Amino acid sequence: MAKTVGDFFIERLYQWGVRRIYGYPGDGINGVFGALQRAEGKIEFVQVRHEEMAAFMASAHAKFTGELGVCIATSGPGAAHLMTGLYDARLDHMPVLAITGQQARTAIGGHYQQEVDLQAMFKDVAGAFDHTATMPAQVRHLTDRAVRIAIAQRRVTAIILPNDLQELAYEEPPRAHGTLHSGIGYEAPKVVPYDRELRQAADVLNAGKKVAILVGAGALKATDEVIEVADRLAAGVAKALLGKAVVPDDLPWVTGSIGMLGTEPSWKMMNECDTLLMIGSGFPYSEFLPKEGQARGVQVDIAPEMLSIRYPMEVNLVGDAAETLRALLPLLRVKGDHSWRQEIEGWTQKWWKTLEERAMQPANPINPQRVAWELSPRLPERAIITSDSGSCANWFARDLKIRRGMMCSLSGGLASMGAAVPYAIAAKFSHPDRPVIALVGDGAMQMNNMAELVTVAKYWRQWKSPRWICGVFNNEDLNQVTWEQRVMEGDPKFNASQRIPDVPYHKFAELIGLKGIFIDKPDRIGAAWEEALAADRPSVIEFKTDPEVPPLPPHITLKQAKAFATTLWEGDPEEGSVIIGTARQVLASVLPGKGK
Ligand SMILES: Cc1ncc(C[n+]2csc(CCOP(=O)(O)OP(=O)(O)O)c2C)c(N)n1
Ligand SMILES: [Mg+2]
Repeated sequence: MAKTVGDFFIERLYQWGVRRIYGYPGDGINGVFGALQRAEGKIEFVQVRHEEMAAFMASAHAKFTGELGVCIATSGPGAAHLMTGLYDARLDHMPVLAITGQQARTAIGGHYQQEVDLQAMFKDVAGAFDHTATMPAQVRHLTDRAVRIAIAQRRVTAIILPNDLQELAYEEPPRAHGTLHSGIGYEAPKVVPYDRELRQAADVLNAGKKVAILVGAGALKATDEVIEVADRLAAGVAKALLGKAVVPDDLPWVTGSIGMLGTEPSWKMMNECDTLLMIGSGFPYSEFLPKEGQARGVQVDIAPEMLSIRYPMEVNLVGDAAETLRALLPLLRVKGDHSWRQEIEGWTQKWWKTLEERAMQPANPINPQRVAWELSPRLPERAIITSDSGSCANWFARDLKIRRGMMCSLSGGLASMGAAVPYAIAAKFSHPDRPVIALVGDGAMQMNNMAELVTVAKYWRQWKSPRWICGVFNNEDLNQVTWEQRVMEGDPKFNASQRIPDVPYHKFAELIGLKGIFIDKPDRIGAAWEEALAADRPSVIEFKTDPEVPPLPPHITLKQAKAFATTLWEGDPEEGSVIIGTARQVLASVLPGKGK
């Protein structure tokens, strides 16, 4: 059989180094699936339950491997399903290629079945490169450009292949006017600022007496360099959510997360520093950074468009985090005065104690903070942890102590529900020997993570280690939003929108051949994690958690605290001793003396 366009396309992706594609079939893309089959395992195909999950997996694949993530779907409905996962990659700057089918070229424009203007649909999310092939000889450069642009610019790109085209005989572009003769290959350059800018940055950092460092995902490969810079500057380090694994939490001057899901020492450090060094972070909330004018700023980012958009920086360095910090280090003077750092260490030490106390507070029946708290000391070496969006992201951000060599991620910029299980599946395909743990709310389970457990059931036997765990926080509530409504709006809980059905997640796991564990006793939490980590198959641990433990910022403002307090009097369906008890706990930290 002559080589089809589909065969050529798959072969070209293989030459680019693609070894795995996540997706779902359909008649719009059958010509490419046929080619995948004929390629006899050169590229592994991972079948998901829903195309959105394939896009989340492609995004997570990029996050956990540094490689291009690839997802594939049919025309119309399949392509449309990809969108949220692609936006997840887009907002977190991940290189992802989306491949979709399309109706036959002869039908396009005919209001044909499953005909959607896919190029228009992808225009925003895959704006860096979004094209429909119309001729066999065009597919070579479309593939080369889509892959190179995705990797080089860390963007989402899309190739749309009409189904009739996929089956045509492939033709190389003729040597003629109006043809392209593209090639494969890309190596990332070393990106370091000029000496003059490095000296300017060093001058600012050397002059500072109270330096605060904020790291994000861009610094994930710069752990040693961040530690060395922080030591030299006697600084503390706060971590944006996606940068959680940049530096381990056992360092006494690592203040942990920042922002709505942040910690008190991060908040204090940002409010009291005189110098801010931000490395590889697009952390969105300026109100958690120093007040304008309070601190002199230096920022390092590989993407120029990310510079000085959250805080007006004095020195803006375009560069790779590790390379730039290495170049900066010889210019940084060792600070003799360690009093600022000691102050940060004091706050941090106290904060870990506060977190422990909060986690150990009795609740009805389980305090969700304790679920994360008890996991930390039991995390195996090199574990990969994912979190969904919901209140568990607070406990993931604050309570979970990450050690060196671990990885973790979640849907950061998009903060989409439904990412934790597909992320954890992609983590396992990328690193089959590593233990993987997903933390997921019950709403997010019901939305789509539950169905994706079927994918785990389908594939786990081929993973080198079966250690794959989904920890579910069953609180029968869309709790993060319930608290946002209470605290930000001053509204009582709206049962119609917030309450969700009780579903036996652990039983569902057992039904499909996984291990199921149900926990409603706080003193069984640690043992449950241990049991799942020792199991001979993937597990779902269902924790029956209390929705009345507030996942609030550590330092809600007086205005928010007042709004929150009013909900206690104004007909919240949960009003009563439990809510007032937990409210006291939080208000006590915001309004010293007033919450008691
Ligand atoms: C796709 C999507 N829809 C809605 C939201 C808004 N949202 C954020 S957290 C949340 C509640 C999540 O509930 P659940 O998964 O049960 O976790 P919980 O907060 O109860 O722990 C909602 C609705 C979102 N982030 N993503
Ligand atoms: Mg919930």
